[in-house]
Amino acid sequence: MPNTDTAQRTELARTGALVLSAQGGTTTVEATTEQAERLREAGYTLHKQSNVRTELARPEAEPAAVPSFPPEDSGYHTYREMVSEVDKAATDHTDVVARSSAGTSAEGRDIPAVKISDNAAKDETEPEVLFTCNQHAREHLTAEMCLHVVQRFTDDYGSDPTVTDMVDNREIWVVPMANPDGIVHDVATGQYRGWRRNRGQQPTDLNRNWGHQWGCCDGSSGDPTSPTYRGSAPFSAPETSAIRDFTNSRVIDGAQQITAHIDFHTFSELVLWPYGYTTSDSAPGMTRQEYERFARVGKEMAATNGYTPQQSSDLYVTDGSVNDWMWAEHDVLSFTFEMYPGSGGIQGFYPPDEVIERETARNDAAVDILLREAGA
Ligand code: 0X9
Ligand code: CA
Ligand code: CA
Ligand code: CA
Ligand code: ZN
Repeated sequence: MPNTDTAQRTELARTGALVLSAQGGTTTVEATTEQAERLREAGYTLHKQSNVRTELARPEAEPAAVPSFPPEDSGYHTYREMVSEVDKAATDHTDVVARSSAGTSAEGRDIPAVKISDNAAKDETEPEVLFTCNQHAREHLTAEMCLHVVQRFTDDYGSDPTVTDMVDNREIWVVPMANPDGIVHDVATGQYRGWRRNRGQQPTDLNRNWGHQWGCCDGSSGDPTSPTYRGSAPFSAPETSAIRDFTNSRVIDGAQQITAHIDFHTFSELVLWPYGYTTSDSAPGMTRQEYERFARVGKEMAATNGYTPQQSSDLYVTDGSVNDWMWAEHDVLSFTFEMYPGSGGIQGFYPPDEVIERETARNDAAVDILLREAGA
């Protein structure tokens, strides 16, 4: 459909449809036949671009015995490969890596967490920074982003001065796959499913399930079949409650140790800051001055990777997102990055593995800015 403004995209989202991209005079939405009908009734001009299943079909695909990416995308890590990678980082770098867990998914999978710092096994009084990835199952490039952070701050420790400084003076937490079950499900048949939510009894959009202003503002769906279903209650999903509990556990002597956070998503090449539930800049818990800081740091990071910086509700209103909770509950300077590509339809979630190195390294300077700002 033709280009849209914030209010229109929020209206689109209210039907339970999902805005995939809004760029270059075109807005791409993911909608069921019913949602598409409602959008037409509301006066939108829709051009059917593709059917998700046909678009992602690989007739030659053979169901794999173990969930894995198609052979041509084998550069992406499966859940098991991510676990091995994290374990290997811990055994190869015992001095600066401590391997732990953020909790357990609906289907009982571990949600690994990695801490990188000098004297990693000890809790020191250094600013703590959190990177989370892959809340949305099909956004596989984001797990690669988190693994790239792990690799960079371990392999380059002692040789790269910025990396060494950050590892010595920060405590860096990385959760590469916040939604293990959804990720396994998306690649389980040898053919991508375009799956977004978690799994279990009531598949839920994890990034609508966080507890600040949950379900307040038509920025999520109450329909259990919608890709943006918010769940039956705040933190009803084990994955969001696990990362909430992990974050709460970083409150020591009444002070939250984590001061900055990026939650990586794909796609659209954006740097987004809270609040998502309102289009107002300042709101309860967000002063004008605090908003200005988000905007300043967001713009500074975006200048390094070429992404577009904006308040997240400029894209469309979302309630129950991780950034709103992190800021409102813990004063964490919390951003969403929407990675490569800049625009597209459902295929935008599945860039070839050849882009992994370029598109993860693209965020190195932005990550360094966030780490710096964590100490400000
Ligand atoms: O809708 C989302 O959850 C994110 N976009 S995605 O295409 N990856 O699903 C955007 C979330 C941004 N909103 C806030 N940070 N509040
Ligand atoms: Ca390839
Ligand atoms: Ca340390
Ligand atoms: Ca600490
Ligand atoms: Zn996402």
